[in-house]
Amino acid sequence: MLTRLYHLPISPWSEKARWALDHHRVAYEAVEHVPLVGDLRLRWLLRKPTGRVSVPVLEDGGDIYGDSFQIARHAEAIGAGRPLFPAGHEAEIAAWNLLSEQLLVTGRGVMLLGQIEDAQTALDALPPGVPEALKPVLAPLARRALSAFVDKYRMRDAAASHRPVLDQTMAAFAKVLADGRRYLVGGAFTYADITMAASLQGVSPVDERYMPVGPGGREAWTRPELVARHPEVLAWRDAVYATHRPTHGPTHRPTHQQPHAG
Ligand SMILES: N[C@@H](CCC(=O)N[C@@H](CS)C(=O)NCC(=O)O)C(=O)O
Repeated sequence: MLTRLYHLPISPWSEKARWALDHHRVAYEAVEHVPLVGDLRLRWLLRKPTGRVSVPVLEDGGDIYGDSFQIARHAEAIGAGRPLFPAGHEAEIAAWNLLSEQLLVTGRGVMLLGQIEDAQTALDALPPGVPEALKPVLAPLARRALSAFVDKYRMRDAAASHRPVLDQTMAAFAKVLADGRRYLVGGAFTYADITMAASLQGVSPVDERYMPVGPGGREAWTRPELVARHPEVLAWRDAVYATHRPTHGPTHRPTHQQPHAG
């Protein structure tokens, strides 16, 4: 039976889905999505001609799962290994997923709105395979593409609140971890740990053994003031990765790249 994950290697949302699938030892073919260019295929898969489409998307034997949380639930239903959603803790884990979404959305807003005018960031965001020599002439197009991505996720709508909400969310999370806990829910590793660990990618990228860093590299993806303020949060994240994210999982199989325009 065909199991295929459409994902963006650099995206923490995709990382949540990969991690849950790998944890449950679900074998899948990984197909790399290219932002904007790949939307048409996602529309087809999701049967969604209008509105926003995004990855990760899992196709499993004809069924489609269009959200990281749904994919994790499905991985649990079909896979092996210890549960990520232990009985009785589902609501608590869903709440952590919401908090993770808040961290990710505000982190992405701070990063991309801060860089939208930066020519190099736009060039870095061009699809893989664009010849170096062509990049300078494609700069205006690249800037427009970055701007279209910012519009797609309506990042400008909440421009003023990204920064304070990101800071408050990090501070609240640090408070929870202040008791020295290793796991967020029920004293064992769950999807709450996955979702929160992945959501720190836009504060300080995890070691590249686990996932690649996106356009602009570590500097663009790091919020130095938050790293300085909350080192214990990142130490918690690194420990969760070191213990529960083997680097030789199924995601390390070759990834299929989608052909892109040009
Ligand atoms: N609720 C979704 C959100 C996914 C999401 O926002 N994905 C974005 C993160 S930037 C993405 O990968 N976008 C790629 C694109 O829009 O082309 C989930 O958790 O699966």
